[in-house]
Amino acid sequence: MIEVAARPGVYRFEPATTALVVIDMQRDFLDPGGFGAALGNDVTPLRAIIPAVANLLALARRHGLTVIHTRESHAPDLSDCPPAKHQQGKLGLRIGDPGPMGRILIRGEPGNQIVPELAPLDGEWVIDKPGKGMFYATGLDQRLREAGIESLLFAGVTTEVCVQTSMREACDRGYRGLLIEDATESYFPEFKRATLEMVAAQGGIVGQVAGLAALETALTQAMKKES
Ligand code: TIU
Repeated sequence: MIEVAARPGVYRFEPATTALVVIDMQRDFLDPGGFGAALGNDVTPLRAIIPAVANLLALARRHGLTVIHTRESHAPDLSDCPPAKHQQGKLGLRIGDPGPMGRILIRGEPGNQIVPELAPLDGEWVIDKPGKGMFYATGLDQRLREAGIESLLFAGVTTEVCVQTSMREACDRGYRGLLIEDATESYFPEFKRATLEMVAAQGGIVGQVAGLAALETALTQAMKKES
C-alpha cells in the first residue's frame, strides 16, 4: 500500500488498481489559435506545467500504473456537440470552425493532438470525450471496472473545468481521487486555488490533493521497502 502525504489526510492506493488520468493536455488548450485562446484566454500559463506532467507520467510508467490520456473532442459532423456548447466562443472561432491548427476541437485535427512532450505511449488509453467530464459518452467507467481500477490520480487542464468535473464524476462512481496540484493548471490562478481548496475541504468532499514530490516520495519509499 502506497501512502501519500495529502490534504486533508493520507491518500492510500495500490499501483495495480490505480490509473493516472491526464486530462486534455492537447494543443487546443495549450497552443495559441486553439479553443482555449478562442474563448479569450492567454494559453501561456498552461504550458508551464508540461514538465511537471511529463515527470508525473514518467513516475506512473515506472511504477506500472495504468496511464489514461483524455482529449476534449467532437466528431467532424458535430453530431456530439449540443447547440448550447457550440454557441461558446466568438463567431468564426467556434467548435468546428477552421483555425491555425485545423478545425477547432475536432477529432483527428492537429489541434486536437496531445502536445508532443506528453504523447501517449503504445498501450496507454486515449479517451476522446465530447463533454467536460471524462465519463459522459465515453464508456470509460465500464472500462475502468473491467480493468479493476479503484483509484485515480488526476492531472491536466483546466483545473476547475475538465479536471474538477472528471474528479467529481469519479467520486460519484466510487473511485478514490487524488489531484496532483503542480500538474494541473487553469487560465485563472484564483480558480485553480479555489478548486484545490474545495476538493480537499469538508474532509475531502470529492477527493484529496497532493504535490508531485509527495507522490514521488511515497512511491520511492515503497520501492525501497520492497527491495
Ligand atoms: N475553458 C476551459 O477552462 N476548459 C475547457 O473548455 N476544457 C477543459 O478544461 N479541458
